[in-house]
Amino acid sequence: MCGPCPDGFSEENDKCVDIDECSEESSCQDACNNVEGRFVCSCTIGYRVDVSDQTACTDINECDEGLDICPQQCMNTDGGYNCSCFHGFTYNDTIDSCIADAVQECEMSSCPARSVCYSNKYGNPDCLCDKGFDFNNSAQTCEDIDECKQGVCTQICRNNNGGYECSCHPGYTLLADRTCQGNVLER
Ligand SMILES: [Ca+2]
Ligand SMILES: [Ca+2]
Repeated sequence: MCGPCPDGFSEENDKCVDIDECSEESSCQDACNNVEGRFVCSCTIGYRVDVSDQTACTDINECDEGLDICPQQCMNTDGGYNCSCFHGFTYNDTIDSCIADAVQECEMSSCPARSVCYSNKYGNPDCLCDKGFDFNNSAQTCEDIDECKQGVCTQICRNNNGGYECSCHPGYTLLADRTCQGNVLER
């Protein structure tokens, strides 16, 4: 004779059978996924399961977490985000780029490599470094930002020129929001 079934299982014909918590009204705000012995909630794109209660879906702030692909400015929205450009640029949504408005003075000014000339809000020609690069005042050049120093990845981070790459330790899978999720053991 065995003791009582562990949590998440019920006894049927002297066997412990997984309870499908998702077959009834689940506590998940969005999708419920039944797994052996328990259930996990998941959310539609743009939301993630709340870390505190594991059931509610909260909006991902793509702008704050750097998950957006905006060339310049990002504005968080519920379930997504919007891109916009600085003054002096116009957004081109077919190539997801901010194109500098034509300014005649820019042709005469010289901007460093990996930057673009544009007309700033005072109407003067100015240089703006490409995304992933920051202006170094003393060297007057655009230099790569080491995003890894800003803790953008949860596990492994590799900086590269103009960007960076996140990866996970063995046994983990990299999710779209750059977090690492422990692999579910197959039974
Ligand atoms: Ca959002
Ligand atoms: Ca970089």
